[in-house]
Amino acid sequence: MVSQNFPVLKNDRILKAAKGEKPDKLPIWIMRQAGRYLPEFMEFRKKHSFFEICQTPELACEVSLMPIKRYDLDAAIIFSDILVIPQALGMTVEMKTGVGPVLPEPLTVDNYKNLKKEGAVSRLKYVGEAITLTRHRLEGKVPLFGFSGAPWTLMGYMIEGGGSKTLSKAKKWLYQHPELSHQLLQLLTEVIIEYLVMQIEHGAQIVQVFDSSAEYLNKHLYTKFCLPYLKKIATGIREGVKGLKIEQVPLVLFAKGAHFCLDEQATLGYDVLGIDWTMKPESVRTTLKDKNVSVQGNLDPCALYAPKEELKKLVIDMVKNFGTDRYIVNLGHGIYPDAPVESVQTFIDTIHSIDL
Ligand code: 1CP
Repeated sequence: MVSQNFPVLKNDRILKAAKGEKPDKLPIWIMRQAGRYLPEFMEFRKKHSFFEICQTPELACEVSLMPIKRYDLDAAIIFSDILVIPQALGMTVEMKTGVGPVLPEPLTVDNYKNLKKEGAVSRLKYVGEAITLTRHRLEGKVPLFGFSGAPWTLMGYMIEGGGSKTLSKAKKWLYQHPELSHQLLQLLTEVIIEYLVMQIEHGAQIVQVFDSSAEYLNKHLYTKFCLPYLKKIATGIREGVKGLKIEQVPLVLFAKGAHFCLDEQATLGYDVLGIDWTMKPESVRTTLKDKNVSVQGNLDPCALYAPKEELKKLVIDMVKNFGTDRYIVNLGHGIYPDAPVESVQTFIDTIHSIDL
């Protein structure tokens, strides 16, 4: 155990909302808050490559703190990317400006055996170190999120070699090579569990699993190839944390576009379900009634382009429709690079102006 004597936490709104307790104000954070819409991040990126930032704890820490310095957010998230796992498994990942991630030698049925699972999480130790440093530098101001991609989302990038409009190459595996797909998803599941437990051991106070590519599957495929692994991840993290004799942390699942199985998501062992921007808050609450989970979301990231008064109205309406119980405010997907920084301020101020 890495014992670190972290500063006392002063703002536990998110942790309370995740556990079903009542915070003093609605908590808010923003997916991809430490990224490209921030002018200070773009300045920083001129001096450092993407993976240099990820792999250098001092730099990752500095970027993680940027949105916290600028805004009154209720959580920080460690600066990293979901694709550090394929990288740690031995795949080349390049971050191309304006394009996104590129894996020049995608996974194939023939090169599958070259994946290096052994030692993968120890090759990600820099993430743990960045988390520990950031926990200290946050001085207890807000809790720190750790995160990982979900098995299916990682499988998608590994096989497609980058972003894709259809994920047809990865889906082809599901139909033509179901056994090998299960092997790959199981391998990723084991690495993700060990990776998230390592993040918690190093100081992450809440962790989120991003299944950003859930929307490419239907209920049948998601039930067969995703839900069992997501459940194993939640159970595996709890067991791993218990084994280390440290405190359990809330677990968040964001399965973007998986409307077809919101009720099943509530049975997997996560404390919070991320809701994407296409979902109707009232229907979400009806589906999740008595399921003992909190919800997170789901303002359309494009609502940040609206004029100030319109944005305020959209935010207030969203809160009315979700209700304030067991609720963490966020966008319904990551913030876009051209989101106006003033709109983020309006979003946060509007939420914090609401009396509970
Ligand atoms: O504050 C933060 O959230 C920053 C940390 C962070 C996170 C949580 C980054 C930095 N990436 C992620 C998660 C991530 N990465 C996801 C899940 C969330 C989501 O669905 O948006 C996904 C799908 C990725 C993959 C990825 N990395 C993309 C998407 C590509 C596509 O297919 O559309 C992109 C553009 C990246 C690069 C990236 N990651 C992070 C940043 C700041 C950037 C921009 C790269 C740069 O600075 O040049």
